[in-house]
Amino acid sequence: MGDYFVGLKEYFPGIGKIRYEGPKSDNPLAFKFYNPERKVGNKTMRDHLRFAVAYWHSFGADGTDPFGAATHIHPWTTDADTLMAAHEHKLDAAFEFFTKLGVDFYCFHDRDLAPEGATPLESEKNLAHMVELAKEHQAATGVRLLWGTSNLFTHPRYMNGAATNPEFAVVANAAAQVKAAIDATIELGGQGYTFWGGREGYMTLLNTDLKREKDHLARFLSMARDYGRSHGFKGAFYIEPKPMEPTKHQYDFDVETVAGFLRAYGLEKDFRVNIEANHAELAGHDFQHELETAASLGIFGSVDANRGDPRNGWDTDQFPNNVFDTTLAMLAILRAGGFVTGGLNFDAKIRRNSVDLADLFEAHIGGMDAFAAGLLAAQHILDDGKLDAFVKERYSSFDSGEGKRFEDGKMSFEDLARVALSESAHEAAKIGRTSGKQEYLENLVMRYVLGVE
Ligand code: XLS
Ligand code: CA
Ligand code: CA
Repeated sequence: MGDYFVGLKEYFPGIGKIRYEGPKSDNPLAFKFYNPERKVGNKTMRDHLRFAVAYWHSFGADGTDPFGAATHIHPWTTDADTLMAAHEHKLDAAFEFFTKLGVDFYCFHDRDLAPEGATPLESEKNLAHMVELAKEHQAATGVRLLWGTSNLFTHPRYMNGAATNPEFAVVANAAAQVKAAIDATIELGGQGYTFWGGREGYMTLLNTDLKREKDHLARFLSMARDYGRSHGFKGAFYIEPKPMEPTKHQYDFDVETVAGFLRAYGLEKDFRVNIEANHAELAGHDFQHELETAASLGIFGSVDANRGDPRNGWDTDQFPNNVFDTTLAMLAILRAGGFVTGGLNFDAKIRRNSVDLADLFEAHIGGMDAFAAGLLAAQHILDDGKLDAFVKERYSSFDSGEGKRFEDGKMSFEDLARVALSESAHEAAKIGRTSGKQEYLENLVMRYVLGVE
C-alpha cells in the first residue's frame, strides 16, 4: 500500500488495492466497469466521475436505527483510549480505505472529522488538530477534499434550526461552527463547501415566522459567503436541496425552490446545488429532473450519489445500482459540461446487517461500476446522436420563419395569434398531432444501456 502506511495499523486486512478486471470477472472485490484510466469522450473515467467517499456514513455511522443498537463495531473506535484518539484512528482507517478503493476525493462534516468540545472554542481546537493530520494524510496519498460542510443538526441546540433558529444565540453558535468549517475547508484545499439545511425548516407553521426565518437564512449565507471569499476560498458554495426529514418542511425543498430563493436574495452568483438522488425522490422528482433543472438554471454543481427506496418515504441512502438512472444522470451531467468543482459523492450507507469488512468495499465498488456503466452508455448516446437529433427535430419549427421570430422576441402577441388565424381548415386539423415517440426513445436508451461493455 505504499510507504506511507508502513507502521500504521491496517484496518482492512486481507483487502488490497481494488483493480479493474472487466465485466467477466467474478471477483467481488474488483471493478467490472470502472477502469480509471479508460478514455471516454475527451476525458478519463476518473476525471469524468470524480468519486468521493462520504466520511460520515462510511466511518462514523454504526448501524444504529430507531429499533436497535449499533451493529457496526469499528476497530478505529474500540482500539482508542480517548475520543480524540478514536478520531485520529478513524482518519487512518479512512485514508487506508480511500487508497485501497482508489477514489480521488472525500467529503466530511466538521463533526465527523473532530469531536464537539465543551465550548465552541474547544470544538475549534479539536477541528484544527484533526485538520493538521488530514492535511498530512492528503499530502501523502494524493486524496483530495471534494467539499467540507458543517453539522448543524445533531446537537440539541439545533433542534429548532441553526441559521433559521428563533433564538439569536443559536444563530451565533452556528456561525462560529460554519466559520471554523470554512477555515478547515480552505486549509485542506476543498473544492467546494456545502450547506445542507439540516433543520432549516419548520415542524409547524403555528410557531414559525416563515418570512423572518428565510431572511435570516439568506443573511447567514451571504455573510458566510463573504467570509469565505475574503479568506481565499475560490471553490463553489453548494446548497443541497431536500424537501423534508428531519423537519416537516425544509426551505431548500428542491432545485427549483433553491433557485428561486437564491435569486430572491441575490445569491445566485456564488451558490450552486449539490443534488442528491434520494432527496430528489423525496421531493417527488426523478434524479434526472433535478439535474436537468439545475443545468437549465445554470446552477448545477455536484452530486450526492445514492438511491432511495421508491416504496417508502424516507432517506434510505442506499448505494446506487440502477444503470438506467445512472445513465440518465450521466447524460444530464455530460450535457451540462461535466463536473468542474463537483463530483460524485457516495452519500450512502451499508445496511445495518452488513457487518463484514468487505461490505463497505463491495458497496462502493457497485456504486462506482453503476456510474461507470452509466457514463459509457451516456457517452454512447451522445456519440450516436439519435436522441439529440430527435429532440432537435421536435423543436425545429422554432429554428426558422415565424417560430424563430417568436423565440427571438420579435413578435407581438397579436402577430403570434395571427399565425393561427391564417391557417386553412386542412392545416388546422393536422396541427399538434405529432407523436412524442416515448416508447421508441425508451427502447433506444435500453439498447445503449444493455450494450455497455
Ligand atoms: C442528509 C444529507 C447530508 C448532507 C451533508 O440527508 O444528505 O448528509 O449531504 O450534510
Ligand atoms: Ca447528501
Ligand atoms: Ca440523504
